[in-house]
Amino acid sequence: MHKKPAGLWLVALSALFAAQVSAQDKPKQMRMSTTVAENSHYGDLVHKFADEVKRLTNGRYQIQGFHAGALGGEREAIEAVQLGTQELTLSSTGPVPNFVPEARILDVPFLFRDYDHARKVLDGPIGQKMLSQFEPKGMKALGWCDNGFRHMTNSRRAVNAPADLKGLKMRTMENPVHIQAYKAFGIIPTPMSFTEVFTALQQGTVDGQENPLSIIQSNKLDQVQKYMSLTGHVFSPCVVLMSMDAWKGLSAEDQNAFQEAAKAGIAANRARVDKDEREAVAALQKNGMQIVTDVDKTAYQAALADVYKQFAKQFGQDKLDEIRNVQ
Ligand code: EAX
Repeated sequence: MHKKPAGLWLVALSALFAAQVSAQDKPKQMRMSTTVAENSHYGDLVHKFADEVKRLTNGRYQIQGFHAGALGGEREAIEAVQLGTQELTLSSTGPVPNFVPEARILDVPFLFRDYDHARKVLDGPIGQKMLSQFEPKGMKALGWCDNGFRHMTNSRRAVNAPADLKGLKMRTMENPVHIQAYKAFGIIPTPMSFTEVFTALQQGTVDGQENPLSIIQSNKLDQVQKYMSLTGHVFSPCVVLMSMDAWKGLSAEDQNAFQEAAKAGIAANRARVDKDEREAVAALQKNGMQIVTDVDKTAYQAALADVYKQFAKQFGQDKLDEIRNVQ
């Protein structure tokens, strides 16, 4: 048999070794999607999370952020994470009840007093137990974050009292609790993915929508909405979700790294929400939005009296009180 010169074997072996080293050195890419503009409280979470994952895993993993619905709406993203065709997403609890019904209680209007109360509930035993309920559904929930307190906007008229909402065609999230509640205001609810909202408002398909200041400002909804009332009628959590397959593919050390990175991302998200809460109203007024700032929230709560009775039956008054009583 014709012998290959030793040098050739050496070249082949070193090429194989180099290929293995480079394969080991090449970071594993993971995709993380949101439906919100990159310069936002969601984008800040994704950026911080990505930086921390790279730092804490020594570059073994790289998070690619896909913002503003580039990979579709929140419901589709959660389905993709559940199937494992996408590794991560950052979603509001809007579509979550379709996957984890136990989380529906978080969407009850006027359940949370303020940001401090909401964060205490979500970071405490009630919220942490709820995170574990994503796991049987094929997802690892890395933590709760803030979407924010939601306010009503529309293009038709100022809303000074609940009665002014009557007859408005309002886009809602695909969330059964919101739809049930908003009907009590006399709103005509039109559920749709957030990715369709700007166009629907621009074309007048719907008169209005409701979202936190951070969303309204970062997605420039003031360009298609003239009126806003600071109703703060719902606190909208968001949640960092990872496919269980991707999670189980991590070493214990890297799982800790991802958990720490999520914590850092959530801190960045909440810092941006606090900033937006301080600054967005003045900025939106400067852009021409007419904003009712002095809102009688008790009037909106009174308008929901009947639907609260339904919620007490659905969720248990004790469960609602347990959340309300967290100090
Ligand atoms: O998660 O659908 C919504 O209104 C959400 O607040 C938005 O997608 C951010």
